[in-house]
Amino acid sequence: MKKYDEVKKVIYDPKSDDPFTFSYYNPEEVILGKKMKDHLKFAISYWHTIDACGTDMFGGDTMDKNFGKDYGLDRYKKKADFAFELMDKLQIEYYCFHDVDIAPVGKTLEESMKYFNEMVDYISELQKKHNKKLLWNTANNFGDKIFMAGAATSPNADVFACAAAKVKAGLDAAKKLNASGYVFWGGREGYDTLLNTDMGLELDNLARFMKMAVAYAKKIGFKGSFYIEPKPKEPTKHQYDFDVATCMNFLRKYGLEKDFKMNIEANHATLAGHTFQHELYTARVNDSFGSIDANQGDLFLGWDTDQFPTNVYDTTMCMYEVLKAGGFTDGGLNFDAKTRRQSNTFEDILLAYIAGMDTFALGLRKAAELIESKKLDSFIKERYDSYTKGIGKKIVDEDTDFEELYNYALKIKDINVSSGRQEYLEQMINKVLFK
Ligand code: XUL
Ligand code: CO
Repeated sequence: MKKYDEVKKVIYDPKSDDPFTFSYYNPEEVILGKKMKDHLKFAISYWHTIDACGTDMFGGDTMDKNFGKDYGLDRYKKKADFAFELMDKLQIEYYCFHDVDIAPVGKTLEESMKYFNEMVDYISELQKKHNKKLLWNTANNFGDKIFMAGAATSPNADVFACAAAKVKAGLDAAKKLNASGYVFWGGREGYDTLLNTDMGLELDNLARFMKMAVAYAKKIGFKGSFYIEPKPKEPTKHQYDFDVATCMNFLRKYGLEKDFKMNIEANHATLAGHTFQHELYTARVNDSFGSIDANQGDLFLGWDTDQFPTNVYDTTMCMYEVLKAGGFTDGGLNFDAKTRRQSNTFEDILLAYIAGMDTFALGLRKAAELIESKKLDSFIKERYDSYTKGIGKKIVDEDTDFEELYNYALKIKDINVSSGRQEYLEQMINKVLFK
């Protein structure tokens, strides 16, 4: 097998046996009127790819990502150089980061800000040189011990202020780097026990925090989308952004539903007891589909394992939803995924991205087939046909009431609810996937 440095650029070559080629991802190929690269808008996650070294609850690093530099800005500059070269190799146009991913943490918040701003300038140059774009950035407002009880939902107002300072700096960076989005993932915005929690105040404060972020973005002219990334649990027992439906309820309560869309992560959906498709579909019908954190979990482990997606069934149904939602605008597919602890070489990073990108490319191809065949659409259309005429049409048009329905119902002679044909539909999908 080739060494990392020997792989200059991963290209589409479906007949090749070389594992460092794409078998399904052909960036310039047009599918349903759009290039594959514009349908998929792949991004690398800085935290997993450039920083994480394999540490878990039971053991330390299995990889070295210090690039020969012991500490400080030099190390982070080397990391950034590596990030942009990796994107070139993989033909990935976008990247995502938390503030602490790109710069060292200082002894004080002021010092951290200084490092952060210096690295934003450095990355801004790399972005131009390599012709890359920032899909979104965010703040890590959960790692430091001051955030142990949350950030915007901390019982301590000084912590709220520090979190706000970090998001302000993040929005300034987003503006400077021309990011197409800014993400709020809950971090520790939730609770471990209700015995010590004022839930009402915490939720009100979270909304206050978000309103201030929206106002500041407007003030500085940041035009990107704001996203909430739902997750039900981990690190806290209950995260306030449990799932798409819970987030929509929160946004509507505080009048923020026009300002935020959803960044939906596959592994977070399954932790909430939903399929990935369920979360995407819920966002679509609530006009809040925005972006995706692509990964997959392991249902037997039951925590946020952030594995690279290799399940074609899931990526097909995901891309089906993305196409149905009209495709990405500001959003894209960020691989919030890390190589397994034992996959600890730089070759593994390339192979993992190739697997993830190809799995989504194949999913896109299969989803396009499903849409073009219209088989699901026409089945569903027929299933709900009773709402296109007679009393059904009156219900949809909101042109009836309980009294009319009462009189109508008493006169019905025969009711024949048609078969849901689940097995037929599952077989139909199998035929699209495996024929
Ligand atoms: C945590 C998670 C985060 C967000 C960004 O589960 O998914 O990495 O994507 O903070
Ligand atoms: Co995520």
